[in-house]
Amino acid sequence: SSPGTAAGHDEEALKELIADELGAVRGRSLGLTTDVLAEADLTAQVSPLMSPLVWDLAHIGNYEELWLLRAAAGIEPMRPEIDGLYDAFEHPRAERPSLPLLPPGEARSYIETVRAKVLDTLPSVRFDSGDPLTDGGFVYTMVVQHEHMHDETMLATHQLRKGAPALLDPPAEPLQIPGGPTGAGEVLVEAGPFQMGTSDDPWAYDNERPVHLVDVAAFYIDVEPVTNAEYAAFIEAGGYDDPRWWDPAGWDWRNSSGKRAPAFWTRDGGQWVRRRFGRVEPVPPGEAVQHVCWYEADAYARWAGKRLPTEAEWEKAARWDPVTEHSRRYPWGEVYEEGRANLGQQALHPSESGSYSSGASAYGVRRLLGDVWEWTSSDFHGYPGFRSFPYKEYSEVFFGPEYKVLRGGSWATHPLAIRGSFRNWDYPIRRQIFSGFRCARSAGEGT
Ligand code: AVJ
Ligand code: FE
Repeated sequence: SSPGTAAGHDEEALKELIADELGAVRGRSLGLTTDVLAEADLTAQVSPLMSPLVWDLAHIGNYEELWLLRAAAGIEPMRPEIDGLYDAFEHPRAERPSLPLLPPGEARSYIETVRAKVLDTLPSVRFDSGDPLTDGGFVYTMVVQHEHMHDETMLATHQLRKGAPALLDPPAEPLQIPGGPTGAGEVLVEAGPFQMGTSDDPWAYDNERPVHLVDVAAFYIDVEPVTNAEYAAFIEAGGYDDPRWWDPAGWDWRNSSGKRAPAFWTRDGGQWVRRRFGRVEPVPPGEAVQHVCWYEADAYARWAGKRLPTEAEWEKAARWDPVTEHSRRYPWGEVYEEGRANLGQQALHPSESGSYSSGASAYGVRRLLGDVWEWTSSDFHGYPGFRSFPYKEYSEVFFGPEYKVLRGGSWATHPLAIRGSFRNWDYPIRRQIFSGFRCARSAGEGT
């Protein structure tokens, strides 16, 4: 299935795609919960940063009930008494384990009942009634993406879990193309306007809209994300001990947290090792560094004589085709193609520099989609002309200086839940997410 072609499908084909993708994402969700973990592991909270997995599971179904049964199909609430439990705004993650949550078996039968009704009502919900919620199938694409986003969140919970590993690396990773030293360095993106955001992508969230021209000064951007080896060099050069490299709030974070390396890294006999989904292994030097917070990314960039790209710079490097003067949906073109990016949980880790060169953008920038979410220097705000849709709590309530924007998705992000215009956001101290970065610098400055 190809999201890039969804807009051209007639309604029946789109409904078929939606039904298939609802089935596929449910398989993914069960593969992260009831298929692989016992009851106690589903109800436990592994970190105050995360929900018990059984909360995510029932929340997925409750969100689907709210949007696809009540809002789209006009069906009466099935279990209105549980809505409050699964409202992310009523209960912060830290307090979710103390709620009277549905136990795993009940959660599973609840989400299965919701799903059966969704598939029953899908044929009769019109995608051309003039209601923006359902026109073009919008609310269905929103729900498919929502479940995939929670699956990525559940992967972060798995990564934080202690105890016996529940997730296994796939025996062969056909899309994991071996990398190698590239000496790829950086490329120049010339000054000039580009189309940021979108007004016509049927899968786009409100915060990606509307399309608008942004004039960007000339800049250089790294061809590849920063690797583990490069990040280790920053550590070994005393990067964590020199306040010159750190944002003042980052230096406070460094002092109060005691952190001196990416999350999950430790020293073992003179080398860096990392814990990944319950196993300890040497840190692979060529892979993109992950589990760093914004403050660490910002400090590394300053140490390297560079800076983080702005959100606009990142998107121009990823989407703008200076020949056709048009922004692409993906770095390589309009249509998603497997093998051009490390997405979709095919591997349980980022790829190495040199991989996925077929996914390069018009400027030759690689691995913009997949591998690691990339921190940008930008705060999360609405674009000029932003209008909240279909609910303020998706993005509008997060606008402001507390959140930094991340771009590009990670190895854990599903292809349907990422595109060049997609925007993610988090606090600058967060690093349990699959976050890394690449560096940039203004043309005519720096080294
Ligand atoms: C877009 C990833 C920041 O997971 O917090 C999930 C997505 N919104 N449920 C999140 C989301 C509602 C959101 N992020
Ligand atoms: Fe949610």
